[in-house]
Amino acid sequence: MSQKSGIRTPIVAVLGHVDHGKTSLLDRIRGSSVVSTEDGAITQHIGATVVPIEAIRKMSGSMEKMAVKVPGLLFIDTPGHHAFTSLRARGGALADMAILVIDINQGFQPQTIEALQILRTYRTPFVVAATKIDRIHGWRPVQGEPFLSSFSRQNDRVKELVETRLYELVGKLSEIGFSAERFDRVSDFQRNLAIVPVSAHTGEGIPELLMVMIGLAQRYMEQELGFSVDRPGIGTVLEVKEERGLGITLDVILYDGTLSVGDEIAFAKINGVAQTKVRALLKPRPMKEILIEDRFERVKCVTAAAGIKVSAPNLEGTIAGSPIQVISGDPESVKELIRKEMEEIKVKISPEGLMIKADTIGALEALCNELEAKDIGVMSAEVGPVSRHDLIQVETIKNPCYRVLLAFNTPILPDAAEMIKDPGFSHLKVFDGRVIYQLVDLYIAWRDELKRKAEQQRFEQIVMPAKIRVLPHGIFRQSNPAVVGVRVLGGTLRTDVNLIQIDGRKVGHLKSMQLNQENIREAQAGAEVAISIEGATVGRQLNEGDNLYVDIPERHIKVLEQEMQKNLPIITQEILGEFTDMKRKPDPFWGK
Ligand SMILES: Nc1nc2c(ncn2[C@@H]2O[C@H](COP(=O)(O)OP(=O)(O)OP(=O)(O)O)[C@@H](O)[C@H]2O)c(=O)[nH]1
Ligand SMILES: [Mg+2]
Repeated sequence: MSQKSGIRTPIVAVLGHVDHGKTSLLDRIRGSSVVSTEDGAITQHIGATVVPIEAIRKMSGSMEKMAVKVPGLLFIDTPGHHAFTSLRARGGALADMAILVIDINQGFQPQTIEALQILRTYRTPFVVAATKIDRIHGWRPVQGEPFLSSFSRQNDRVKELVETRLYELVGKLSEIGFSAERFDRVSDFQRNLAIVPVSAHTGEGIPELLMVMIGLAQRYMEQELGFSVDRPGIGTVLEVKEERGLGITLDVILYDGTLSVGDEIAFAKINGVAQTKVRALLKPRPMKEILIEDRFERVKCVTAAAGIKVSAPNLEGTIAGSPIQVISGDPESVKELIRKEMEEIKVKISPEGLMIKADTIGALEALCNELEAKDIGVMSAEVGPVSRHDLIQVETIKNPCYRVLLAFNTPILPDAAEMIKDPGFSHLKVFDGRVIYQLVDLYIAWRDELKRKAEQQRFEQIVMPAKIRVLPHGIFRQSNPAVVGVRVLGGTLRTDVNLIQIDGRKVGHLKSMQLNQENIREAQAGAEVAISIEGATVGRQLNEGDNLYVDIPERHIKVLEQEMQKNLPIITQEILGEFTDMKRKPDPFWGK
């Protein structure tokens, strides 16, 4: 950290499904044990830890001779239930690299997939840590060993089990477009994703994991990781937290330049870009965790990359995921930059779409991307909880498919929750969830069902083709109305339709229909029913033995021919054909 410029500490995000062992893995790496101090072993906050290169060298054994330019690794732990979408920086990912933790015994889980999607979007290089290998049945642990040497000592059955599990992971990864291999079989790290089997409990595989990480950092990042201490600090707000004695503080990852006490900083709040003066900088000591509050070390300044807690007045309402930047020179130009950055997300806003709310800008962005990929419009995107005001806005959306609010990882305020329960607002839909793609899938399933129902309703109103024959000896009444017995030759006969002859002459209006003295509204092919026809007189408009057709309005023909035809029974299609042939004799474009 003493150098003026050069390669800065790479930022490594540790991602993965809930309980797959992210915190344990980090603990193992840093040699402390935060897991045991956490409530229910669930990480409550995003923490950051710098592991100096000397420590990594020691742990990775064989690497001791390797020339390593990076000063160390800065790890960001993200709780599995938390979207790591606040891990964004100007123009892309905040993390330079990532470790995707997958419990080898459980395999892929929802957040595993979400993490992969985000890593792909940001093109972040990463390594898969297949954790908890010590839980594989029959595994005999050798504390702290490299995976390969420990693996070679396992019996054949265990080896096979490990290989099978790894093979399954490789398969899953390939399904979503990643070509992966066990790390020692990877020949081209640029093309193939390395999987390192590890155990946080026994330390097996950790040396190799660190080696692969350092390798990645060295190989691909030398240019990107260049930095200068003279530049004003730039970072990302990971979390906005209230701390006893300090009030609202910001957990910041500084990824470029220097940040000092007394600096004026600019950052985004819900109601616009704000400015304040840094009162204190609280730094986690190397090998310590940012979330252990009473171990904060007050420092005068920090240099990228670093996880730092910023204490300053006027921080309430800061948006997690917001850029944070030291103002040097004209404050307006810095603020304008942040304003632009915040507006960038809104660029994708379409004139027609649904509303989304999320806890961080990164999450909004990720959700927007996912929706965009599925051709779903977004009309409004905001960070913050769901309020009554939001719902009132959603209500005004005309298209029922878009009269929807998607709430990602953000609370629904009580008055909004009440409004959702109110049956008066049932035509408005709110979905909330913690996994982006699941939230989107939930919406799509609902929307498709809505469309299907709407379509069904529309089809039900369409006058269906039908052909009937007036039965011999089937005249019950001559006129006012005429009542005759008919057989449905094909199609679907419904009441309230007009009947015509095959030459186009009008017969009358089919008012009602009876089967065994009971009124019915619909009869299918083969049925024999009595119908009453208004405006018809037997002997004039119709006779015994006549074939009659249901007269289909011209605009219904379009729907029938273009949307419904292929789903109609063959005989109904034929009747439709006979009917349109008759109509199109005088006018070839009828119903087209
Ligand atoms: N046997 C074994 N258990 C492990 C290993 N790693 C983690 N565990 C256990 O798995 C559980 C979850 O581990 P954590 O490290 O808290 O998992 P996490 O991914 O940080 O979980 P969240 O932060 O809640 O998402 C704990 O009970 C750990 O002791 C491992 O390598 N071997
Ligand atoms: Mg954790």
